Amino acid sequence: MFSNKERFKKGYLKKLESLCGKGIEESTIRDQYHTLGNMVREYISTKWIETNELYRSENKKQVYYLSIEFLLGRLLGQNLLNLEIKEVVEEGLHDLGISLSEIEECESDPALGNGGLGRLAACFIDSLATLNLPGHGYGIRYKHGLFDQKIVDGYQVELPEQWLRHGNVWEVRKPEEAIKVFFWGRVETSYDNNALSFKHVGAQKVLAVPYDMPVIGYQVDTVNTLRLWNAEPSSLGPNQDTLSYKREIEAITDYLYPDDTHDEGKILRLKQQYFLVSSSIQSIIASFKKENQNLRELHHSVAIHINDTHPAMAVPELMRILMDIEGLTWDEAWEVTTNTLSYTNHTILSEALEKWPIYLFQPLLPRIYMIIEEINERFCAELWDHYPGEWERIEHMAIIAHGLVKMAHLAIVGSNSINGVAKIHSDILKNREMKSFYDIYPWKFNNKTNGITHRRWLLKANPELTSLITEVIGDEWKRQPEKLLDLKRHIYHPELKERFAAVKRKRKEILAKEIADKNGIIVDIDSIFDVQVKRLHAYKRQLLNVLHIMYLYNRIKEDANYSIQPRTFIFGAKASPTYYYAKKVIKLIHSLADKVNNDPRVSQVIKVIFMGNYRVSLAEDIFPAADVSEQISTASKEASGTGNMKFMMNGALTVGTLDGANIEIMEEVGRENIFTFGLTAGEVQRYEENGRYRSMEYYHHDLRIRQVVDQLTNGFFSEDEGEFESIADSLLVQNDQYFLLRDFASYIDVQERVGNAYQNRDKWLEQALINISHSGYFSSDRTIQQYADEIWKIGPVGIRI
Ligand code: NBY
Repeated sequence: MFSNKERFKKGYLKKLESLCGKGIEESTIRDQYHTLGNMVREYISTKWIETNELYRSENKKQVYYLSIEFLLGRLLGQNLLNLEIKEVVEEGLHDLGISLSEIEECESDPALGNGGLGRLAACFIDSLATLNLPGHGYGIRYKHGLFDQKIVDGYQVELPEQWLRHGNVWEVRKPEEAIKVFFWGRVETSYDNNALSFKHVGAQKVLAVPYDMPVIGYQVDTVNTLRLWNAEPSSLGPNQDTLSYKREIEAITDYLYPDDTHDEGKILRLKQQYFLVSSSIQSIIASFKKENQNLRELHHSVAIHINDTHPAMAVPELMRILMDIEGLTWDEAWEVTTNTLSYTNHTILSEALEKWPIYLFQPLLPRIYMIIEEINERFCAELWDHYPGEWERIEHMAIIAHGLVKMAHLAIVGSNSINGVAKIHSDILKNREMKSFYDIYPWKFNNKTNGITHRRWLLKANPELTSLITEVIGDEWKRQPEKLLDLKRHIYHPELKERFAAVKRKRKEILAKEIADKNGIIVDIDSIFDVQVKRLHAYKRQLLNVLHIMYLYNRIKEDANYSIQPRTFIFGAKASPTYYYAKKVIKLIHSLADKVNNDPRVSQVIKVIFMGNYRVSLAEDIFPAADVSEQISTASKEASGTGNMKFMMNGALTVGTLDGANIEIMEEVGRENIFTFGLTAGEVQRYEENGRYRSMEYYHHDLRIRQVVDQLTNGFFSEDEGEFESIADSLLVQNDQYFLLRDFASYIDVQERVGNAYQNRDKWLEQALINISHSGYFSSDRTIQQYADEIWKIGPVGIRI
């Protein structure tokens, strides 16, 4: 079907006719998309079945990656690329008068995630399949993914996202594999045959129906599975209010991250987490039992990974199944559970570490809560042996304390591996945040520096750069991204530099057109494209970027002779709907943009652009066009970052703090090829411990700071002087928790160096190329190989390249 253009065209027309009942002339773009998607899915179905059969017959160890988020992005283009049929399809469609890129545009982004954690999960399943590793993703099929962001008068407004409105060609519903998940009710304990037995009675039973999506490896025959669970009513009792019951059940998979400020929302999130965990583990066990009898050996065949704490109930759920259903003793079940599970931590921000009130947890999940209590008691007894009499330490480490269940502690105690996502982050976990656990379980702790799939973030997003690299060093780097290093021998060739410059320029033109279309603003292609795109959060310090731009504005206004390299500052960010500060920063960026872009003189040299509704598909247009990558989190707060890697891979230079993976990027490219500034993690930690930081002193002593902070509240931006008062307060009244004013001077300096460096065009191009050459280390193929070797202990199955 895809072996040559003519066969493809014939097949396509036939499929269009049978699926949509239309000829090409009457077909809509959606019909055309639908037809192609179906053809691709059918094309891979044999490989998908064969992969599953191979896994069964070889009976090798498999990994299941449990994650509350999978931020996939559009699939059509990536699938065509991984299957190496993009050219045939593109040319065939072209003959039929259809543009492939237009078809791709009509696919909605499956936005089943909100940021780094969910995107990492998506990169990981791509790498697993490409490395022929038997590994699958398990998640939730949210009806509405992350909200669509609209900007109204500079304010973020959230609209429900509707990715399933026109169906999803990639999924296969498997009702015959549906599973029941139990909520509420109570546990009856009885004593039969000399053993306690537990029965969960009066439960509300929810049906978890799997929807499987193929995960297609690049240039290989492996097609793994992403299994997303949908909540449906199981059976309706005679007296139930059918409609409200149905709604209550379906609400479990309606939205990603329901608002959890109130108890009702907290219960819903707990339901989602247990729904994911219970259905996944039941289905994993069922599939294990098809080929194996002895559940005491589960961990020889199965590894289950807990992505952050959201699926941490995997610990008690696996215990429950092994004991209550499979009849293992506590000790046997504990041995299997801890040897099966591993856990990744993605943050040290204490407010992001999940803790659930017992009064919500226990009634919703009575048997699970019982098991957690028992795990906690045994763990505390173990601690007592280690630290006799040290009540305080034990209370601090307990899984249940002060009326709360601490999910991170549960995950640590119940897993054989705990990893951070960049060297510095893993060190902070060991030496500070989780030190007490590291002291008793040092062997569990390790680092796995994040990575990104270069197949999406370079091959798919930047075909122009991909072709250029391939022309220079051949195409082995596509399967072995570390070979990008071969590029380094060529970076002084003037021709390569010029051709890279041309690629960058072309990508800037494409983005500029998008900005003109969406924002109605014309930007200067010769200006530096300086980009900060990521979730909006105080620690990520979009506000520091804003304060710098305000400073530049003031300089330009005050000094007629002030000359700088023109810059276009580009932002993209969604704020959590209930995060007041973050939403204010979005408004501030818009107010600043109005001020800057409408000033006749200032707008000659700088512009400020906020690109609305930042998401994977938009990111694919932004990274290739960037000159400068803003990675300016307060040192120690960004666990790793992955955007930083996507920028360097596309030849942008980083302006960054010594935080997260920025440090490893610096180690790779050399200090001279990255712009670092600001406090180190150690310095931040010392301030946090000694409490000696006074933001007010910086406000009083640095006129530049005083001017910009005053402008937040003196009517400079807004008639309403109170509009940005809360932001000014965060800096002064609340003593600037994230050290923006402390790092301000250093940031201004480094930005000036960036501006000057850009003027040495030749050197800049060399530096950009050095960044690309060293980006191979940050491929998620490297990361996944490390997880496979060191944590999951799995190897490839049936390599048939
Ligand atoms: O995970 C991010 C980290 O901030 C980033 O540094 C890292 O590179 C990335 C991948 O390891 N964390 C992240 O995205 N976390 C969340 O999105 C998140 C979502 C929900 C909750 C907590 C964190 N929650 O508590 O509901």
